[in-house]
Amino acid sequence: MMMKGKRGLVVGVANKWSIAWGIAQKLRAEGAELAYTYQNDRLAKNVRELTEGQDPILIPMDVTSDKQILLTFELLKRVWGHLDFLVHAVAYAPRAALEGQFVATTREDFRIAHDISAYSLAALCQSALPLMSEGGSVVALSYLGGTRVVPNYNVMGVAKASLEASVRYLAADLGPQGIRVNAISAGPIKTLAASGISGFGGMQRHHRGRAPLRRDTTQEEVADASLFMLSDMARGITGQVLYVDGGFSIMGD
Ligand code: 0WE
Repeated sequence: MMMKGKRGLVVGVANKWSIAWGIAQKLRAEGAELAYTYQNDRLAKNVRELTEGQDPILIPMDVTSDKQILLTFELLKRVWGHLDFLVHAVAYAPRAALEGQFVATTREDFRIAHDISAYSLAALCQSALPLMSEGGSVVALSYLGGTRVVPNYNVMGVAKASLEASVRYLAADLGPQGIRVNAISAGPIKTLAASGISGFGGMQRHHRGRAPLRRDTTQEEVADASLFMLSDMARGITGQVLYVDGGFSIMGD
């Protein structure tokens, strides 16, 4: 029971394929108490059904809204008074920006991708800070496209670079309060976000063929690494990006 007595907020559950959902299940199995946010009414039903019978805290929160972020942490303060961890598993870029060349990215698509996929981490940490009075741990999800050029990942790669840099600056800021901030860089997993991408199947095949472990990265592998990062087992680790990709990123061919 690695997470017994710990309370955390999970941001980014859309359906059962969500990486955030995989992480949430592991956290619960280790005794954590969870609150979940959902982006909008359309996804509320999914999150309600997934968490049925767990009496979790469910909060509507679109990360582009300062107001909704404020209300989320006000509610957590009222109900729990305290927070131990935060899972950030949210990313978005307008579809048109994820095909063709990065050089064609519009100002608005760049802004949206960075607002949702990178700034939201700083915004959530900012609001979580007063609740993490006894220290805490934050995990964000990243991808190799943040450090290497992956065809079509485009502005999402630039936003993931910003997310990973944000992890380092946040780790430096919050370390003195005992709050750790890390990222997990996952291999390609078929989530709702990924299902909208043409050629995703081919990317997974490429990954399987090249990764030292010769298989797809799974939701469960990412969840186990996230659990580690959120637990006291990782108490000496902050500001890092941990690759959970079957070793794909070490290859030079
Ligand atoms: O971070 C991601 C997915 C992020 C994502 C996906 C979509 C699809 C639908 C963000 N925004 C949108 N917007 C949409 O309209 N991944 C790591 C998965 C992913 O996405 C890719 C990939 C991989 C891998 C996009 C292009 C190329 C590779």
